[in-house]
Amino acid sequence: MHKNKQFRDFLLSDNLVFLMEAHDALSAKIAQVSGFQALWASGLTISASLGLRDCSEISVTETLNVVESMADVTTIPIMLDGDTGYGNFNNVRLLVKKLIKRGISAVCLEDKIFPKKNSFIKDMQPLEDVDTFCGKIKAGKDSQTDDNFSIVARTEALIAGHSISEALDRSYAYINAGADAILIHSRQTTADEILSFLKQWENYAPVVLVPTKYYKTPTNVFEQEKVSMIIWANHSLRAAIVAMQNICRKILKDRSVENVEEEIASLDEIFQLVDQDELSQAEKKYLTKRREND
Ligand code: SPV
Ligand code: MG
Repeated sequence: MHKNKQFRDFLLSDNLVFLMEAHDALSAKIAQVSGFQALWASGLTISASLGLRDCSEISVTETLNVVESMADVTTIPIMLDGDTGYGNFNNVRLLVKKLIKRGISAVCLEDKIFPKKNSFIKDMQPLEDVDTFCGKIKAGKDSQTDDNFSIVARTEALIAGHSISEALDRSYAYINAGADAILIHSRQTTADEILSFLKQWENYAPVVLVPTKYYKTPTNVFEQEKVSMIIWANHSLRAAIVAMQNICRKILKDRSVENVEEEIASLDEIFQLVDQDELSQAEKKYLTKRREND
C-alpha cells in the first residue's frame, strides 16, 4: 500500500518524476532496475505486445493479468492507462477495486468514448460528455478502498481539435469531481499549446504530460512550469521492436548466431533479471531436510 502513497506524494511534490512505459513484467523490471521511480502500464504497448490494436481490443482481464505480473516483480508504483474505464461509471468502480487488489497505485482515465482509438491515429474521436466523465471520476474515487490510490483524469480536448479553453474547462471540472491530477495530451510536435495550457492552469492541480510528439522541448521547461510527471509512453517497446527486427534479419542472413552473441543480453543477465539467486538461496533453506533424508 505504501506504493500508493509514494505515487500520490510524487504527484504533489515539486519535483518532476518520470514514468517509464512497461508492457509486461520484464520491461517493468528493467525500468525499475534502470532507476525509474514509477511505471506507466501503457494501453498502446500492452495491446501491441499482445498483437492487438490500441482500440479497446484487449479485455479488462487481460489488462489486469499483465499489470499484476508487473506489480509482482517490482516495488515502484504503477499507473495503469485505463483508457475510457472499459465502460460506464460502474465498470470504473470495478476496475478501481481490482487494481488496488492487484497492487496498482493509480489509474488514468481519458474523456473519450468506448471503444476508443489511440490518440495518434488521425481520426477525430468524439469526447465524452463532461458530466458523464465526471460521474466516472466520482464513482472511481468513491469506490477506492485505499485513500492513497490516485485517479488521473486525461483530457483529449486538444487532440480532438478543441480549444485550450475547452481543455481548461474540462480539466477544472475533472479536478472538482475528485480527480487527483490532470493529464493534458497533445499531438503537436511543439509544446506551444501545452505551455499555453500550463500558463493558464496556474498549477491549480498536479499535471501529467506525455511528450511523445513534442519531445524536443527540454524537460526542465516543464519542470519550471511545475509539471508533476512526464510519461515516456512507448519507448521500451519501440526499442525492443528495432532490436528484435535487427536480430531476426541478422540470424537469417548469416544462418548462424556467431556474430550476434556480443550484441544481445547474456543468459546470465536473464537469470539476474528474474532473480535466479533468490531461488538458489531458498533451496538451501527449504530443501535441506530432503537432502539430509536422501
Ligand atoms: C498509451 O501509452 O497507451 C497512451 C499514450 O495512452 S498515447 O499513446 O500517447 O495515447
Ligand atoms: Mg493509451
